[in-house]
Amino acid sequence: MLSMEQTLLLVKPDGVRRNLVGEVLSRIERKGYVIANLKMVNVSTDLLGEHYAEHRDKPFFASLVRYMSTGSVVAAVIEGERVIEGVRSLSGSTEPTLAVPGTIRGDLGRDWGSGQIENIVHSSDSPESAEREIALWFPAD
Ligand code: IDP
Ligand code: MG
Repeated sequence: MLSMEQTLLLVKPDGVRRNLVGEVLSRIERKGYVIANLKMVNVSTDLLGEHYAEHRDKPFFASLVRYMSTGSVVAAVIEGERVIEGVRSLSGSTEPTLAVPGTIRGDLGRDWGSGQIENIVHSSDSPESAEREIALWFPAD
């Protein structure tokens, strides 16, 4: 049985600033996934706090929210069979210095020495996260 999924993809402020929106979306499309919804937003710290609720008690939380507030974010709903795993795989691991070449973070990201991990994209990590995050970023849909 087909189990079509949706996931939330964000191009973070560093990705937008570096003009990588097209590059990121192009990789998603070339993989065969469908962009089901798309917008550019200036995000409130309230929304970011909700989005990153699982990290609220981490030492990097304040810095993470600050980084995510440095500019516009592009939010997209991506659709396809096993797309949650697929977009995580395309994104690569969290630290861009170590992310495998061929992935978005591995090809396009690096460490900038700020202490904050800037890694171009976010993608949902489970069906539960995807449902929660899509409702948060696209509430009317
Ligand atoms: P993920 O984005 O690969 O799912 P998470 O562990 O969920 O990684 O962390 C969310 C985001 O928080 C990361 O993408 C990164 O921007 C930032 N982050 C994660 N760990 C650290 C850290 O140790 N220091 C600074 N920022 C971090
Ligand atoms: Mg995560």
